[in-house]
Amino acid sequence: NQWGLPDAEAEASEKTKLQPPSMYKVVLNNDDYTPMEFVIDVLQTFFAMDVDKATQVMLTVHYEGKAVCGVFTAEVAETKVAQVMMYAKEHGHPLLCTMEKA
Ligand code: NFA
Repeated sequence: NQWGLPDAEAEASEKTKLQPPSMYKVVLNNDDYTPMEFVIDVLQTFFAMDVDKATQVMLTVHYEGKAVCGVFTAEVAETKVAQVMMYAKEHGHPLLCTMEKA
């Protein structure tokens, strides 16, 4: 083979090829109490959106029930969810942030 390896070893290398990481959607969920301005603040602070994009995504959550804020590797997605949930709790809002496999 092209590596000059015994066939058995080449076979093993096929099975151990690096796989791309699984990706996860981070989702904001609607509720009746969290102020719209706070959701816009969250989207700007944790998802690097400008105010126009943050407003669009907030309104999608408000009218459709949820929206994707971004797609990240597992560790980054978990961190975003934890940071948003802590920030909402600190400010006394019930905003729910979740993740799902992309
Ligand atoms: N539905 C909330 C309200 O009317 C606004 C909101 C938007 C909450 C997006 C959570 C997520 N104040």
